[in-house]
Amino acid sequence: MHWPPCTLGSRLPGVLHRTLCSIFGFLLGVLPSLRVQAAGANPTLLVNADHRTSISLNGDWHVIVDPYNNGYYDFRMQPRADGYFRNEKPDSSGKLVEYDFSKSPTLKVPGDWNSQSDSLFFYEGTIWYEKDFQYQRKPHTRTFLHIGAANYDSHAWVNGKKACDHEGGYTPFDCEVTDLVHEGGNFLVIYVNNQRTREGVPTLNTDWWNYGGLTRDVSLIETPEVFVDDYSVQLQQGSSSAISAWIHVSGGAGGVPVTLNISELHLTATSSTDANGRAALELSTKDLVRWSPQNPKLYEVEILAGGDHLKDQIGFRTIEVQGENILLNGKPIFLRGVSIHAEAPYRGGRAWNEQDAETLLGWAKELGANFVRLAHYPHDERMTRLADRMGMMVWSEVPVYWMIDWENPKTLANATQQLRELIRRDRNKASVALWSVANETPNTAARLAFLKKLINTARTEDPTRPVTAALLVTTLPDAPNGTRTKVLDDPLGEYLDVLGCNEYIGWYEGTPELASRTKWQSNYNKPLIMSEYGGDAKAGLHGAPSERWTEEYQENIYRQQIAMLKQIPFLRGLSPWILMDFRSPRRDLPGIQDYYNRKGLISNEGQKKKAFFVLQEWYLQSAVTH
Ligand code: GCB
Repeated sequence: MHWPPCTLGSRLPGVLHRTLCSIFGFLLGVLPSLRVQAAGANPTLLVNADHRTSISLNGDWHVIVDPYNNGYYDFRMQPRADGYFRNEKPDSSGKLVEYDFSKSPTLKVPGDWNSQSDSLFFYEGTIWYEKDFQYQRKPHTRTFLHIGAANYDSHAWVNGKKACDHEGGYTPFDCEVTDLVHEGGNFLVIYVNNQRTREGVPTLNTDWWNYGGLTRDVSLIETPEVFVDDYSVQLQQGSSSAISAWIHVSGGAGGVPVTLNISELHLTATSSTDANGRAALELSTKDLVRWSPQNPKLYEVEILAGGDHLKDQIGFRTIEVQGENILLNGKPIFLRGVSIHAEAPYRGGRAWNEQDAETLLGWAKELGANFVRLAHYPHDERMTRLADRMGMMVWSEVPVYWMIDWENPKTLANATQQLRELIRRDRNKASVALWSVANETPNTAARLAFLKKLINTARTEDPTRPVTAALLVTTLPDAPNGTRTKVLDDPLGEYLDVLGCNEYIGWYEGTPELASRTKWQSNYNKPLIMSEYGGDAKAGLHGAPSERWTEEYQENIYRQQIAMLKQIPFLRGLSPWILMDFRSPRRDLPGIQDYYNRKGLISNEGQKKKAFFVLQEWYLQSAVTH
């Protein structure tokens, strides 16, 4: 029997589980959203945070599991006047005494809560985190609380005072806490809630696990009073030698000197900030070695401004679209890729560490890939850093997935913020080749209006990279000779630079052999990336190529697809679904899926399936010709 993936541990005995689920489901329906109630400081984002001096707050945090949001609302469902569970110890005056972080259990940070405790496996709700830390205040220094990701809605207090609020589960944010931290002992409380909502991004339904919690690094970052909070250092479009940069200095409006230095190239440029705290600089050299998958050359770039001294590792390359071609450094490139979820290999749960990144991108490399689609949301920054070093091109995506509340301005604002945060974090990564704004969204006027705005945001924030989205296609009725035609006709295509397309011939659509009589047409003179195709196989399950769930069936899909894909004249890349099996609450076939989407070329335990080798053979061959 299957239990619905409800918000309480479904490993409870059946009757108890169902009763709790229905009570809890009712309460969820009546709970007003904290998001509406809590308005706090708008968090900023420190670019290149991973190269700054920081004090790690990773480790064991005390937690209170709070399914009824008791720490936030009183019994009349009013926000508590006497404070939330924001204090390390209950108030000595007797307010809110029914909690005590110091006596509560702990969870590891970073880490989703679902994979750390059986009772939290299906949990969707609130957990309060608490951490004590020592701090030495330094003069002329600003202090930021850096949260790599908190899924989904989070609120932070330092020493009982509000630091910031953030919505969106996959992007980093920084709250300034300079005036909240003090000398000696301090404590930090973070509320994290991962309930899915209709107006959220993503919304109610996804095909991946809604891992909750502080899923990435948490640290304190110290900067000078006037410091560099954002910059772009990139090769000029169409050039092989000219680097254009702008640098933004926080607290540095008007006349702050800025220096940009690439010592390996003997290049230095100086300028000073304008009234908006921004300085533009140009550098040029004939000696520049451009970044590419074959030679992922990175240069150490130094930025000096207002007492701040930042270093970054940056690769220089151009990426453009010309007709049906994608040009890397001015030359057509074919993107031999694979899609990846941020699922941790072997141990399960949300991927976040260096080892996870090395395993996932290492497998992609072994497959012969020069490209990965990091689906369906921003992955840990370690992935794009490593992709930079390995020479792996990246499709980077925000979780505008399936259905979204297209007419809701708050939803648009939220998606826009997530996209901005992603671009801000990764715009100086040579590996990132494409911004993707949506996956399999319906063809409606409201969705078109929403996504046009998001595309504009992507272009404004970063005019240097093509914008894409994974679309669905129309299949025309069979021709008399049996040929079927699929047409890329989604009106969104007009606004994109590169078309993405997801298709599942052989899995959701007919048998694998159907691919052999399928032809492709496009209404647009643009490059196409087949951003998904594939089918499920349970690693180690063998049978006839016609038998679903076997490795042979999946292998057959790949063979048939490859033959079809080779015939598409405007195809410029692929990211089949998917590198590794990943957890999904929608996939509950016992003995086969067991809450895993099994379309991986590799199992979650690292076992390569037969299809891996079929794709590898093609990729390694075409690596020679491309
Ligand atoms: C899709 C979705 C992806 C799913 C996949 C599947 O089209 O984009 O998120 O996981 O299909 O396996 O059904």
